[in-house]
Amino acid sequence: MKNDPVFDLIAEEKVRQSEGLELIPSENYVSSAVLEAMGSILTNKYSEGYPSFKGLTFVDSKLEMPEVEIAKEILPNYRYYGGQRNVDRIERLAIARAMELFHADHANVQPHSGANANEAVYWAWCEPGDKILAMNLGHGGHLTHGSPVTRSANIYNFIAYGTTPDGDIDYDELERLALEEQPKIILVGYSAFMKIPDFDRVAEIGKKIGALLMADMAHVAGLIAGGVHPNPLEHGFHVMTTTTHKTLRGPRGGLILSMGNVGSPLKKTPEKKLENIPILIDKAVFPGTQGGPLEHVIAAKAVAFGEALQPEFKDYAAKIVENAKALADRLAENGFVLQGGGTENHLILVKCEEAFGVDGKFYERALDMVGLTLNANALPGDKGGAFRPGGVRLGTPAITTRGMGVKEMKQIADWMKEVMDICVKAKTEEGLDEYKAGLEQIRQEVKDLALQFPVPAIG
Ligand code: DSN
Repeated sequence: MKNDPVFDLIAEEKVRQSEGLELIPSENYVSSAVLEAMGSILTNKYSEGYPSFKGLTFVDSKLEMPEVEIAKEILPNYRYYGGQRNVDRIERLAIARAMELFHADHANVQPHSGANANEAVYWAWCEPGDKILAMNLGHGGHLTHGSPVTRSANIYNFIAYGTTPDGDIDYDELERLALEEQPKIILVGYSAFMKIPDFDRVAEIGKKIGALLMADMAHVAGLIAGGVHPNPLEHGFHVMTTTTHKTLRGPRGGLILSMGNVGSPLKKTPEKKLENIPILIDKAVFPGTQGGPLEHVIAAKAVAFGEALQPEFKDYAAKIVENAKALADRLAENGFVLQGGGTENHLILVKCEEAFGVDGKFYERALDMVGLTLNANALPGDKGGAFRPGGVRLGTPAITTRGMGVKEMKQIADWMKEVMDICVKAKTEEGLDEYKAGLEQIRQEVKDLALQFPVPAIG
């Protein structure tokens, strides 16, 4: 059905992605290899259950079974369908590479998304009504960390800690709440947070109460893989969840890494002890919260993990952070006020209402008109709610993938100031009509720069 309009719309989206600059900190561009695996005939296959975990352990920091063996050897599995010999080996490669990247005892590569990954961990460890201590959404937490509109929040009892006025985790509040409330899980990991968490400090607090220490590293997983951000699993954490499509630059999907014993999924569910967490998680993903895995996506995850294991990925991760700092510095020079005063990772939160009296949604829409894509974002204590928040959130993973550097970051910050000046004069979104020519001029400049840095897999 080549005349299906869906393909015309995909073609239009390719143009949008090529001609604009993607500043949403949770987006990225995949390689042709990742795209090819994701678009493969593996989508035809059912494979509920798991491949064998035999040989997927580390001995003296080396995988017990080399990749060539994993790709070759067909082992008994724990699947509910026949015809598994290829998907088994692909899924085993994905698991082995994820374990190697994050120095984990086990990896479950089946979660369809980060939300599913988080929900599976809660289901693995908690009983309905149990307490989970996580960051307040309004302070940079995530919807799946206890927002009342989610299913998890209706099953478990979430308690929220927040940030300090300088944008760091309020560790004193976290400790006080942990000791008072005795949560089953302490959760670290955020969607709008620019500092590096002190994992050791949180691990100390968790040990005092025997809580499961869980890190949702969706935003910074690529920085961890690239060695420019600490790995919570090396600082006493038991579980790390992540998406695979942000800084990690893989297909859209989820992943759970854990520390502890790995066992046969055919045996009955073991006791809820910390050392059994990998087995409890496997059971909680399937059959606990998901059905058939998406083997085409798992293949694409395997390819992306393989790319992240290459030495070039370390340079990429370092460049993301260097670019974010350069962008933040120039924005500050241009009069923008930044939450936390800047950034230590890939992400910047701009308080546009505070400095310019322009709300985040208005500014987001004006930037969209010139081909700069980011998202409006609430700030701690924001009165504007989700639809008229006082800030915008942006980051550098995608533009760094295109090969941009410090020079381009300065240019982007300067365009952002020009658009802000127009917003200030226009006062309202309708008022932007009067400044169409100025916006069109910036859009053309953005496009000219963007086309000098082709998008992988689009060109
Ligand atoms: N909503 C994603 C983000 O942009 O941070 C996380 O789910």
